[in-house]
Amino acid sequence: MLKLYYAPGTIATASVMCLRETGIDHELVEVDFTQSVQMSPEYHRINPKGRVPALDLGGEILTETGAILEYLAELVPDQGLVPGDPLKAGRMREVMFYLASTMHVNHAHKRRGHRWADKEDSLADMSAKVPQTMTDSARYMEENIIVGPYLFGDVVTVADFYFYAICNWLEGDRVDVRQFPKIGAFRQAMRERASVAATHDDNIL
Ligand SMILES: N[C@@H](CCC(=O)N[C@@H](CS)C(=O)NCC(=O)O)C(=O)O
Repeated sequence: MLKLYYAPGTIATASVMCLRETGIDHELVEVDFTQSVQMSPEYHRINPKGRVPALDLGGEILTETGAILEYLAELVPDQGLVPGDPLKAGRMREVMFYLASTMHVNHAHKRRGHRWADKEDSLADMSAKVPQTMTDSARYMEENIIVGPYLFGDVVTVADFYFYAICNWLEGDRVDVRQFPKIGAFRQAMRERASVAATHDDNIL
């Protein structure tokens, strides 16, 4: 059975929602960040990067949200969670790479600044910049990407779960979400999906 290592509120929630969307039998294993379990030697044997998500395929471990989401989509090809058209699939991956390399990294500057700097002033400066960089990223998504109700129109793709997980951080990152009506409608549409609603109900999101 697939086993997903996750922590609530993190980017691993994208994989939780997507797993539920697929209907594939799986087990969720919480990695307790309050006890820094992600930094333990035991967890490093699962994911040497010390991060979540990590998906145990029954021996093989897969990491990185984009890779996990695409793997899950491949297991249920009839659900069309990755578009069949090569350009549409490319557009979806374009967004996923943006989320991984830019928007998630913007967010990480709030509490994980020690990855990049040591001085208290530098950490405070990085953290203070987060509302602006996250607002810039949200505006990019609002003005250039979201078709509505989902990212690419009426059909949900794995990128929707990725973006939804990141949207869950916006208020905490002090983004004024009222200026982004398309993001608001997107979040509402996603919340109505059983996979997303159940993840909220379980306090994983
Ligand atoms: N590129 C990775 C990033 C994973 C990542 O940074 N996860 C964070 C949670 S959002 C984490 O595990 N942080 C633990 C730590 O920094 O100690 C992915 O998208 O899967």
